[in-house]
Amino acid sequence: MGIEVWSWPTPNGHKVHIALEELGLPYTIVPVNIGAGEQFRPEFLAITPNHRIPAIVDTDGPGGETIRLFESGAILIYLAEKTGRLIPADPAQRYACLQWLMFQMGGVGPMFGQYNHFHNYAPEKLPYAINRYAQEVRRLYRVLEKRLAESEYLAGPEYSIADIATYPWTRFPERRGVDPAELPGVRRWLEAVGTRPAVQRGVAVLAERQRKGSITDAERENLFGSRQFEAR
Ligand SMILES: N[C@@H](CCC(=O)N[C@@H](CS)C(=O)NCC(=O)O)C(=O)O
Repeated sequence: MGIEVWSWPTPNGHKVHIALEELGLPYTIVPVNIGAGEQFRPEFLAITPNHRIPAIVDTDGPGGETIRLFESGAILIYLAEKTGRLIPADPAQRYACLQWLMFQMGGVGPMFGQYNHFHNYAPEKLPYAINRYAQEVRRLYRVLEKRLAESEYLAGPEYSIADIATYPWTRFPERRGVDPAELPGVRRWLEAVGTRPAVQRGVAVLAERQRKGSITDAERENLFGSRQFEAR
């Protein structure tokens, strides 16, 4: 059966699909349609109290026991340590890898996500919020540019889970109001990562389920409305 991946075709889901494709580990996808409110189903809450994708169940976890994990960064570290791949063995590069993974998890993901929310979904156009997150997005791209102007990959010379975590969030700068011409190092890296066959397979997982067109009232309620904030 392999690893069960409870997921949906969003940047945080893509990370896990890409890592599994890179590692060639068998996995099955359990789609969690977050627009339809499937993240609140009891079976999913039993794996993650945070009701966010992705989450995994591996019946061959540490000591041969079943492990359940949520938070994409933790899942990437788990998969890398399980296989001894996609995380550098050299200690300094390993910490660099974890550093850039944390930068993605604590910076890029949340800030880019808030930009999306206020720019694309908030019912009111709030200039302060839109400008704040637009500026954060541009600042974070510049930090990545500085690194990628001097380093082949985020952790150093080796492709790693830090790249896998960051790629799905950063692959379309223009969609977040950032001119790719300002980012030659990021563009070089996006091309190198984006042409990897495993990355292309990873971002294609569940692609047919991706939402097309504008958000419906039901999706808005599930993602941003009172259902999100019920005590569970
Ligand atoms: N820090 C979490 C964030 C996960 C997350 O925000 N997932 C989104 C999709 S990208 C989600 O499940 N949203 C559903 C919801 O907000 O109810 C991670 O990296 O795993």
